[in-house]
Amino acid sequence: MFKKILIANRGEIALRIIRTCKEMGIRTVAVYSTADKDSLHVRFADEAVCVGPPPSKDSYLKIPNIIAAAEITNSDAIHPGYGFLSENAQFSRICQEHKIKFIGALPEQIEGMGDKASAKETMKKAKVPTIPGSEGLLKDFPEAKKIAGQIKYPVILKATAGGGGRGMRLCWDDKELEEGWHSARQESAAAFGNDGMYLEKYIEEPRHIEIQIAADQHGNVCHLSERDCSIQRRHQKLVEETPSPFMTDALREKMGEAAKKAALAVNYEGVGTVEFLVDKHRKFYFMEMNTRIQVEHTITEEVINHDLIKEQIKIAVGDKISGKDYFPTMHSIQCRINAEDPFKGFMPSPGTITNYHAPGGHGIRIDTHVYANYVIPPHYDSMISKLITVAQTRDEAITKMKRALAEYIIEGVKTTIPFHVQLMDDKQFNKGNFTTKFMETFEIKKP
Ligand code: MV4
Repeated sequence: MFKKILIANRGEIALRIIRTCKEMGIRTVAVYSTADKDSLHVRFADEAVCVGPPPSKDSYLKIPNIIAAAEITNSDAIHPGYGFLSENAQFSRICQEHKIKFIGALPEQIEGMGDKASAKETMKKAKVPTIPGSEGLLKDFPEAKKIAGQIKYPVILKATAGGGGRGMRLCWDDKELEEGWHSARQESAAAFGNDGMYLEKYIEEPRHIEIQIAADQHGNVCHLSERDCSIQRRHQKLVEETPSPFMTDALREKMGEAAKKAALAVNYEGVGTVEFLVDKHRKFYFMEMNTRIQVEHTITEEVINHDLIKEQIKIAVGDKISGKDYFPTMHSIQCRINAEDPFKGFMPSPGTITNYHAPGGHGIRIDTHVYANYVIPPHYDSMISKLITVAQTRDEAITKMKRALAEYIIEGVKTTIPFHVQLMDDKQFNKGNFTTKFMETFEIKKP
């Protein structure tokens, strides 16, 4: 087993990883920017190393500083959490070269999944369902137009280096496609230094349903069922739940098998997520594969009763997994509590938390790094807490969430709590009747 793990992250996920390490008897090293010197991850780790000034690019993203911190503390492994360096192929490679185990994917796997057109071709070859469209990259506009004629409008142009909604264009006719072709290529060249584009049939009103998988170094792969992440705004997830209210036993079986095929096709090792779009006829299509632990891993943990960070660490040292799939019977929901004003277009609201009281009781979990008098720095993302409920049924999980939200006191900054209160009361949400378009029409009522 590892003796010491360096956590290359901050906030709630750094704390989350430290907690598991403590339970496993593994020593921990925190890294921090000067803006985070009073953070709980610094306080709760066995050792802490300052890696630079507040901007991420000068601290949490500065590879030489992170590697130096691992070397001087004699760490055997680095856990990158999510975001920051978690899907950076170069960082994974440099860890390898320094004989430090990167608790995440191999550089080749990150590169393979990071190029969306080639990831899609890999999945198509492995017989994982993909969305009809171009084969690999488009060579010019006439080719795009020809394929659009075959698959019929609406179509979507996607940047191969994009992801998370960047570098995409929805097109309803030849004219929009021509405009989109030029503007998306320009934008992608500037944003990613890569203007490769591919084309797909546009799936209208899809659901975003992802399958959690785990794969060990011995060829065993299992799936841990799904999470429904359709409640998003500008590609930022707000609420996640498992099981998906749209799921059926037959669909879960098929999507679970497809996700395992996807993992096997790239010789995947570790925990990962295969994202799918699911249309109204319950046809599903591969979208992306995430090679990191995700923010919403918590709800899966609640329903399968396993610690996924512990699974990641065990797989990284070469332990075997059982290889059996999980079909949970409990229901779990997560509300992301962000320091944002939901009445002002989710505008960020950094500053001091002047008063703090967390809800508790049966079936409630809170993952957070904040406390009374904590100062939320303006330099990082605005998520400050994850409120998670678990219960026997969806209705009970929603009831618990309403009760917990009503008990949650966070003063001094604006938060997304009032939005979640309204969502939990929404008739369509309660019916499980939502797609990725839900937030485009959801009206937040001013108090
Ligand atoms: C799509 C799509 C409809 N049809 N592809 C957005 C993020 C990126 N990973 C892929 N995305 C989409 N791809 C086809 N062929 C709709 C989206 C999409 C979306 C997907 C998941 C969750 C939220 C979304 C919000 C807008 C668009």
